[in-house]
Amino acid sequence: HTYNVAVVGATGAVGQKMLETLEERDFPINQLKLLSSSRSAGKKVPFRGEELTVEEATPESFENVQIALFSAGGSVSKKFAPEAVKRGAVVIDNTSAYRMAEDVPLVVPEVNEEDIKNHQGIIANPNCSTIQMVAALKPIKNELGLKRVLVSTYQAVSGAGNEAADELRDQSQAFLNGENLEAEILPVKGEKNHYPIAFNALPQIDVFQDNGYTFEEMKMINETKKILHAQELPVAATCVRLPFFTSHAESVYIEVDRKGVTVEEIRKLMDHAPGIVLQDDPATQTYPTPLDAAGKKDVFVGRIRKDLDNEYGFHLWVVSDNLLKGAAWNSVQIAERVIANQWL
Ligand code: 11C
Repeated sequence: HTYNVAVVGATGAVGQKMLETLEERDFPINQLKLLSSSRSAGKKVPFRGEELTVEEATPESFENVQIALFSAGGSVSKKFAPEAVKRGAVVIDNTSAYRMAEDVPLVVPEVNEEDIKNHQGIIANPNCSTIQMVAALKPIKNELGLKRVLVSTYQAVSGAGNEAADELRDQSQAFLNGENLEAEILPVKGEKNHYPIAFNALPQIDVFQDNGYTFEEMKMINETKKILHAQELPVAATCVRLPFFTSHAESVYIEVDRKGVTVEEIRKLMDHAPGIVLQDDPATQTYPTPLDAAGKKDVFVGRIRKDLDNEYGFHLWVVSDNLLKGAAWNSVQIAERVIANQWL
């Protein structure tokens, strides 16, 4: 069986990876429609050896579409996802528009695939930095219990889109040429102040909320609780943008429930967990790095240590390609699970 698939936002950083992933997975496509806002309409994009033309999305674009992958910003999803659902499509939305809605499952297949079953047409893909963390936390929660989570992130510029990646490239060149750095995009496009990302670190990802946390930090907090079905779990996050292109890295501190847990036990859990690759051996300087994780679909975990002062505390270093497991691959994976389970 094959399906009519629409990709909304096909020319963006995530959309491009969605097309590559659909191609690589040999996704059962009958017809592929590339849709976008008017800005990108008319652009040509290669897919399976052909050139496809991006069309401006309208409600009617979704006639006869069975699976629609959205990654064109929250406002596009708000406008068109209901139109797609009305016409019988299952929407897998990679924006934050519907993630916290009660009737919308928020899914990382390795963690809560079963939640897909109850979808009402829209399935939300979590934020990239959330996905890789919960993938690592799930087996720990299952086997050892989780009492709290504290995370600090080291995030790639591609999370803020192609323009942010271009900005890092331009600023790096300017810096090495001894020229002034022009900042127009980061930390957040459209905000009043912009700061250089090249050779810098910016402790702001997305806009500030009234409580002093950024929206990215609140996404990590709220989405983690929803995906793990753990509303009572204390979670805190500090999200930082760093000057590299791909993959987010995270220093995650956890407290487990069970007494007497060893590092070896957590290593074993990571080693056997689906979608996780253990890279942890101080003796051989083995640990994941963003550059090495880029282009790969797994979540990599290393630097597992027992806290020196808290018998329940452990530290982990979690790295994954933010555009793949963090976005495009997780979305396509959801679509694959929808098909395999006949949850259309
Ligand atoms: C970043 N995590 O790195 C963001 C990008 O809610 O899907 C993903 C935004 C989202 O800037």
